[in-house]
Amino acid sequence: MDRRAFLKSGAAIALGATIAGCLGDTGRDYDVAMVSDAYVPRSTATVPDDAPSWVPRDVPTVEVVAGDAVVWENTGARNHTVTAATYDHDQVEALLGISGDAAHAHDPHLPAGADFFSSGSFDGEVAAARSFIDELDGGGVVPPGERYEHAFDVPGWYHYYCIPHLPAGMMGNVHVLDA
Ligand SMILES: [Cu+2]
Repeated sequence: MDRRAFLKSGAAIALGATIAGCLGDTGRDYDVAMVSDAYVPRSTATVPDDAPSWVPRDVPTVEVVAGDAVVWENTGARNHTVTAATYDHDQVEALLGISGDAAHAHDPHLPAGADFFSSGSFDGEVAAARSFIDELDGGGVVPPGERYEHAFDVPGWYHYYCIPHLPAGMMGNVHVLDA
């Protein structure tokens, strides 16, 4: 074996490990994996009875404290998005040709004062969906091996989904507690 080539590859592996360990501004690991057609949180919280009626009870729920970031990592082989559900959600379902989506019978929306969030940083849910459908501006896609991160400053309930896999039920909640 060429000793110099061996040393080079060894150095590259060590450097790669160092960079991977520093990803994300908090330096921690991801909170939610995106794989196949599901969000898979590292730890799942239950939705209490007193949560708003529009919060789906049967989807993976992550609990954080206001100011915390949630990190999604695409650990699978397909493209995914992280897209907040808002009052515009029925328009998106129409764009995607979905009807009778029972999970969203109650108009999901953001807490008052909270900003819309989505991978690809769109202005709103409809813009995100149009971008994905029209394949413009990357569509907000988080490719395999990449991450999306969002800091939640306003306490309350958030519901989100993956645009291409919404028909398959790829959805999640984030519950942000008071700091
Ligand atoms: Cu997906």
